Amino acid sequence: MSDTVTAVARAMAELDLDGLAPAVEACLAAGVPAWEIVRDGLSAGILDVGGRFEGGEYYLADLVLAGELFTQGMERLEPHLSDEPRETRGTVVLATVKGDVHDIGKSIVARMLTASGFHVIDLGVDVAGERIVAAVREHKAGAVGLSSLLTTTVERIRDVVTALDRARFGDVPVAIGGACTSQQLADELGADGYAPDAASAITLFQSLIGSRG
Ligand code: B1M
Repeated sequence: MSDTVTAVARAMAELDLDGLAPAVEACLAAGVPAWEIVRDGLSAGILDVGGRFEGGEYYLADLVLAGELFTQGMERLEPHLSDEPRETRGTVVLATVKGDVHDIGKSIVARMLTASGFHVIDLGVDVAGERIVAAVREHKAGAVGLSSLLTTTVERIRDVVTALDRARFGDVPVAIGGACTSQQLADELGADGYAPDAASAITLFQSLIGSRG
């Protein structure tokens, strides 16, 4: 990883309000691809913030600030992320589960899926199963993606799977991702797949939607 990207990760991790924007600019000036800055800079740094929160070094206000800094960084990088492709690979309804307001990872997944040719209906955060069912019906979605970062709300994934089944959308595959999820959890909760990051989410949705014909 280049020093310029490491500087972004460090500024993010240290919540350096004055240092983050110049570090991002330095990467762009050095020709570092925008997705590399997102993945190895902003995302790596915010994961460090989580570790510091867990270790008692940072408080909740610091997590809030981290979220704002991340968003600012993304806004600067947005124009440099790849253009929308013309063909569509199917529609994905994406949401963070009920009770969970973390939206950074989900928004990255949404952006990358869109850039890869999927039509994404992003329902936002704290979304109940009924809204997801309604969106699947309205947009004739080929798959559902759920983001979940809190162990306390992970059971809401099962609620969505059940709500889809009850509404006779049981054949619409559900994929999950987010810090507290895993393939094992996907199996336990009745989901059809797990993606550890945005890049693997693309491959997963390709295979889930592709296999439905
Ligand atoms: Co909170 N938070 N947070 N937080 N937060 C975590 C998740 C935590 C791990 C921190 C910690 O203790 N180390 C911890 C959860 C512990 C647990 O349950 N196991 C935690 C906690 C406890 C809380 C609160 C309860 C704190 C409190 O109030 N006492 C509270 C809960 C609020 C709620 O949701 N009801 C809370 C609040 C917040 C903020 C609002 C302040 C803020 C979020 C701001 C925002 O999203 N706009 C926040 C933040 C910033 C974090 C950390 C530091 C960073 C999360 C993040 O954005 N990561 C986080 C620490 C951590 O995750 N280790 C933490 C970067 C992002 C790029 O990664 O989201 O994992 P991620 O997404 C990745 C992949 O996971 C994957 O692709 C993404 C890109 O590669 N992916 C998917 C994600 N979703 C996917 C969906 C898919 C596929 C892939 O669909 C198929």
